[in-house]
Amino acid sequence: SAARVTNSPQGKVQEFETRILDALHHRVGKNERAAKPHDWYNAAVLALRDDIIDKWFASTARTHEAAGKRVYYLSLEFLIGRLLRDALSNLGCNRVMEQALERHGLDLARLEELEPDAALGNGGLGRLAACFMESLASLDIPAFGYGIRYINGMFRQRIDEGWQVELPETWLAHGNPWEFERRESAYLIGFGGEVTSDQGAIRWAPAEQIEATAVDTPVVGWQGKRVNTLRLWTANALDPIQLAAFNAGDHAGALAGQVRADTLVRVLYPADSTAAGQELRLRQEFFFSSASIQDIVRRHVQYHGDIRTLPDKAAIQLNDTHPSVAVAELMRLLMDEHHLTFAESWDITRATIGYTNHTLLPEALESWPLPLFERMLPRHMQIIYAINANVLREARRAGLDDAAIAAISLIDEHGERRVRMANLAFVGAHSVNGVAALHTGLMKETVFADLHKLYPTRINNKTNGVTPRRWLHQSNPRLTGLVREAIGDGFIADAERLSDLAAMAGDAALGERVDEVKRANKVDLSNHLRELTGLRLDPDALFDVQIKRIHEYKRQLLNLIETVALYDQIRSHPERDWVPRVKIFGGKAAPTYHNAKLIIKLANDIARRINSDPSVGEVLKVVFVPNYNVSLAEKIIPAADLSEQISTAGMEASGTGNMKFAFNGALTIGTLDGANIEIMDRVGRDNIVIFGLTAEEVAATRAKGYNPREVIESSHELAQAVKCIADGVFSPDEPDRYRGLMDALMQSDWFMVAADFDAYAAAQRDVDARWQNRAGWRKSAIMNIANVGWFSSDRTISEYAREIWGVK
Ligand code: DL6
Repeated sequence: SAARVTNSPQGKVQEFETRILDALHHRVGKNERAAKPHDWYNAAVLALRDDIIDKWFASTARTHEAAGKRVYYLSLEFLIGRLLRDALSNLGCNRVMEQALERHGLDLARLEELEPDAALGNGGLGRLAACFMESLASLDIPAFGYGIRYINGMFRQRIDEGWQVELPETWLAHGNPWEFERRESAYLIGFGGEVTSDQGAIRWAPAEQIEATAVDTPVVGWQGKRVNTLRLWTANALDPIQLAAFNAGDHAGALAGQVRADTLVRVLYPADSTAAGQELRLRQEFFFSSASIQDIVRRHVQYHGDIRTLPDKAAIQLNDTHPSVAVAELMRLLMDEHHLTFAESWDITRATIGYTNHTLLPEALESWPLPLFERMLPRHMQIIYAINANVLREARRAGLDDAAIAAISLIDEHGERRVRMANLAFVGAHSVNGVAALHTGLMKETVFADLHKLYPTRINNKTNGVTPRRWLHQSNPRLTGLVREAIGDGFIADAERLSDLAAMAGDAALGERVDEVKRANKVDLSNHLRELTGLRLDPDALFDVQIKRIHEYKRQLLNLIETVALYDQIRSHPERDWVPRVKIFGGKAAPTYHNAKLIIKLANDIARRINSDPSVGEVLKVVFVPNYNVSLAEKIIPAADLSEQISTAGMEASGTGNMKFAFNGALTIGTLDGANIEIMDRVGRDNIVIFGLTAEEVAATRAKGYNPREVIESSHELAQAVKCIADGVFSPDEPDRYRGLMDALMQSDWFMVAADFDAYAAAQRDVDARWQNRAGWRKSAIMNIANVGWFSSDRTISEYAREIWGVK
């Protein structure tokens, strides 16, 4: 049993040492001789978890006492990464755990590396949800995150001969000591069947039912102030085995129900910027939305009695359109089970729900074929028709014309009829927010222009943020230590205090120390990358990093073509004083996204050629880091000098990587897109390298007929680089490999790579010049750190709390 709690540091170490051993023996079931590293990892987590559970109970008790409002964040993705370091550091137990493990002859850092990444998300949207969960707990706001407990999260990326190969990620292979299955919190989720009406009472009799069971993970806030719950749903068949069939010898058929249930929670759809068209995806969306809404309604009735007070006690936020069907599900429960009228239910639904949009890409806007929707969710389809009739009546009354009414309708009537999930979320919410100022403005002008006319106060902006605990304090302890020495440690809880550094930005001694920290981080990263790729990197070179999903709009291709042009220049002018650079790329491509996978291959082909060319030596190296994930980001970002944020203006809703790099003292080279603009406003034009067309210019260039071939032919450097790639200089084994990619650039170039190339290349030479002025670079790095505190997700969450949710 656990030793007596003492408050002295040594007492705490002793207590942990005993608890770890106790957990190893009695909960893992191993002794020291038999224990493998994973067993020790599990024992360490279990030892720490006891403290977390106590705080979890206390947090829930406080919430009940206060009887206040709770936030429910519905998200199909939570990209949480590892939890041990996060929990240790937020509880201030790092040192204690380290020493306790040392007494068992173990190294905490190595155990931390054994934890698999919980990669239940694709990229920005899922990672934002994880940062939000941490900030909610740190700000002491009672909240639940609701999502799916995918058995296989984001795929593992292997690079074979330069090509991406997708492998299943088995993050649960060694069990998961962070989670608690709550068998008692289970709900029936129906699909298909029929709707009947008996004297006005509507009854939906689904053809199929699956049980959703809650699996809870505690989310620890800064200093353990609050522990909230991430509730992920898993699926079970009502009849896991049909014994008669089994006994008759049909073993597979007897288990078919459970297989069908498992399929629902088996995989995360690995596409972030295209709408998944599969029926399974809609089943997943309804499964988790329905379970979450049933749970919220059940809790409300249990603690507050009257369902009509739901908006006073619950704020439901829809993370993108994936949980949009929650609007119809809440309406169904209010009308069919709580017997409220349509009007009452509609008022309650809208007062409770908020919706966040994360993309303007038309291909990512979800819509479902109407026959599929109607077959799978017949009652919800009726409700959506009723909502639509209501909204379109309002639109007519407001004097909107036919074109506007067609655009507002929840049903897309062009071609195959489809249910528009973004319109459903928009009309069913009292607040619709974008994630950066530019993005919110564009929402009003483009995708939601007509809905905005009808509901002119609904759209609002909440610029994204990232948690400074994970992205500075935990991932960059050296910089944290230095900042703490300079301004104290208030910045960890209140990142805007980083601004105290601004007055010291010109201090040469501080600049040198920031440089030393960066160099040490670069040495660490170089060692890690050497293990991963075999490549030796020079930590004195400029580390230039583009890590994010591979997508044409994010323009890894622009960076690669510029790399080729630079390579050419270095070979043509070896006498020049070139700034040594390491170009680091990392990211996954959606498995069906052909061009994105080809871009990964190109990055690897370019890397192989350049890295083996003695004529560029140490001046230029290119690395593609395989299997980019949250844990790798935590190693790469603190070691970056330059942050590549070079999307076509108007296409990146916000970006959050841009914020993480700036917190860690990297300078941004970027377009006026997403939150880059707000970063520029805060760090100052002198401390960021901005280039390229603005969103307006992109739209105007497209409108007036853009001819990329002309642009390419008029730029010598660009023409050369494109020709080299097209002619197979980097793919001698298959000379035409990139011909199609380069032809498309010549012919259409939707993402304006050619249009921005010269400006980008010039900006890169500006980066070189800045780098050579060491004092100037260091000052800019400090000005970045000092001025990005506003991009803490604490600030973002405070704005949601105040302006959308109405919680304190
Ligand atoms: O808001 C989080 C994140 C933004 O920072 C990125 O700019 C944006 O691309 C991303 N959106 C998605 C789109 N998913 N869908 N649908 O991941 O959201």
